[in-house]
Amino acid sequence: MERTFIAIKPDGVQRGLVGEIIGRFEAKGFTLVGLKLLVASQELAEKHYDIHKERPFFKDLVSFITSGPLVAMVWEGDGVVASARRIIGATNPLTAEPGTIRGDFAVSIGRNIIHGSDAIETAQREISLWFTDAELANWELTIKPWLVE
Ligand code: DAT
Ligand code: MG
Repeated sequence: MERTFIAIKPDGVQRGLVGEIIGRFEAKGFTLVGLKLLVASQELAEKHYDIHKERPFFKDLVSFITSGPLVAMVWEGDGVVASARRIIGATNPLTAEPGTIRGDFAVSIGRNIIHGSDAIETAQREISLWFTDAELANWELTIKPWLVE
């Protein structure tokens, strides 16, 4: 079953948006299989954003993401990787569509509230970076027949 890694960044936690954001994925019909609040270490943050290490904003990005608690999650469902990216919206919140999380709650690219894996392979890498197997639950929503034909 397809899974994606989602993180509510320190700005989303500080702004009290944890419940709102989790609620959107729940209401959509995806399944929460991993959840924890933590302050990411420098090492974890650098690994997570490794692909951006040559970019001019890398240092600020790592320092921001390690600046306070974030909520790390794994969500499961058919097509969840691409769908979560659409729920999240464009990287720049000013161009993110209204109705998306970034479009509804943010104004600045450096404070865009939430991370979501950009592809299935990225999701696998990020999930294993942030979670152990024991921290992930294999379970099925009892209402699944009401969500999936
Ligand atoms: P996304 O988070 O939508 O996957 P990304 O992977 O291109 O976007 O970049 C990772 C994060 O880095 C992004 O959420 C915010 C920050 N970032 C990206 N481009 C930036 C820029 N031009 N200036 C400052 N921060 C930037
Ligand atoms: Mg990205």
